Amino acid sequence: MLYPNMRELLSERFALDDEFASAVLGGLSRPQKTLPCRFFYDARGSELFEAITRLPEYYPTRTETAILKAHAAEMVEGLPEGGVLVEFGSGSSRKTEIVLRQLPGLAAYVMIDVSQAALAGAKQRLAQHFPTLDVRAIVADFSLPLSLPDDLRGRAKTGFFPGSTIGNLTPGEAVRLLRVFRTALAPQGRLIIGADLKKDARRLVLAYNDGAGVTAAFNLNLLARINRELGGDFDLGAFRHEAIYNPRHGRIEMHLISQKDQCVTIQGQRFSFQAGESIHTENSYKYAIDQFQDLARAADWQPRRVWTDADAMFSVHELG
Ligand code: AVJ
Repeated sequence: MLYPNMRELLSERFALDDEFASAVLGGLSRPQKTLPCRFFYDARGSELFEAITRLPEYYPTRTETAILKAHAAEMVEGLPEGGVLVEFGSGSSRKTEIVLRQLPGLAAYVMIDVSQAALAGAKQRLAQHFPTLDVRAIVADFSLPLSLPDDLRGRAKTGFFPGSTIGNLTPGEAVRLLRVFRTALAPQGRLIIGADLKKDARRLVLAYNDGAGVTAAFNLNLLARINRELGGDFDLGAFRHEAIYNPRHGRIEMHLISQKDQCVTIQGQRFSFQAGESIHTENSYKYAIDQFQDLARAADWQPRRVWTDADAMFSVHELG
């Protein structure tokens, strides 16, 4: 007999596999082939992303961390005693610790992530660093409407969404997500959200095309994952990583470029690639401060304060 939580784990796994398979087969069937960037983050991909955050060219993580360290006390001003901090896609919760240090009176920290393993790891570390903090872990896709634990219902809520993850969405999708957050944090919720700023295109492209080739490995790992989990036969040596800045859309695009005419088979389905043809694997939108504030207004948020670094590389917004 299966333990109830084991059955849950298994069905979660199959559901995810299924979703992965249909997204891959669907994405590769379109005229402009695409693969959704949320599938980058298997165990290997998460490891590679951690390595990206430490690259000299990849400024967002260290810049946002510095902004949080410099201004965390101001950022949490106005969050009443007994409030709740809710993080969407919490991952390792490492940046959250900077904010938590300023919140001794917090009633609970609610972390939401699709990865049970990431939540368990974060929970363990937080128990050591904040022994009296009430930490609630919710395994969920934060982009779907969710309800917070019943016993926290009457409490003031502050959302936390760092990392410029919002940049992976198109502006239309971003507005929809901000509305989901608005509802989850209502009434009178606030949101602290990180957004990468528009800047010199060369600087941007370098951040996604590092000299050590870590971002290339991160991008190509998607094909390795398809081979591993869906029985695909991608030849990883026959695709190359590309990162370009698309000024019309104000976004970095990552692609995998086929180096020759070739066919790939995945779960019995054949996909042909011409030499030079791309698979579009990620968008990372960059927002000027006023652009991001317009986006927030479109989702019924009021922009409040905003913090940046001295070189205007990254922004952290308070919405209320
Ligand atoms: C995690 C979405 C913020 O877009 O900068 C890093 C992901 N992709 N290098 C970003 C990423 C390639 C990252 N985000």
